[in-house]
Amino acid sequence: MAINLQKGQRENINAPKFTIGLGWDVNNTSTGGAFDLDASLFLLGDNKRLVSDNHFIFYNNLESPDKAVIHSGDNLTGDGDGDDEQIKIDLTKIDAAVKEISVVVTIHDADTRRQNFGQVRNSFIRIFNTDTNEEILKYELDEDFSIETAVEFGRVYNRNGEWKFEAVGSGQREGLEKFVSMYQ
Ligand SMILES: [Ca+2]
Ligand SMILES: [Ca+2]
Repeated sequence: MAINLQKGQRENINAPKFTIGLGWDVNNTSTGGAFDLDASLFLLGDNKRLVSDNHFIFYNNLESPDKAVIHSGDNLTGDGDGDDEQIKIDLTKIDAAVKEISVVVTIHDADTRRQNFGQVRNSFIRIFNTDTNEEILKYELDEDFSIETAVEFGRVYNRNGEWKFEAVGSGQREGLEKFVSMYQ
């Protein structure tokens, strides 16, 4: 049985190979045009900065240098139930310098398209065991983000050798560039 987390809650992951699944639906009637959400991961060291520029995983850089983190690629519509984008993580391969992984979802071209998370529904982040497909935890973002264009869904972090997940659910009126400069 998967554990359903509330905002701020933390839980052990207890699987060396796991997959992060992210899902969302877009209210197309209110937006008209194309609406593209993107999941990005920031692999951070003890200093809360990117271990290197190549440790920023997104649609144009789908794999970490150690191949421990692999992004499934860019989903352009969010159509359908289930995961819209997935990231596979293999802790047995991960660079020891990586202590935290921040999972951020942003709206592509939000400013030009005048879009925000108020037009997004059914957002969730879940973690399942890659080998067995067993769902370990899930966090449904039930908050109403009305003006935000970026949301940190969660973070995976190492404490004393143990990997945990925190349900963050923190929205910001920023684009992806702001996160990159913050973590560089
Ligand atoms: Ca996308
Ligand atoms: Ca969807």
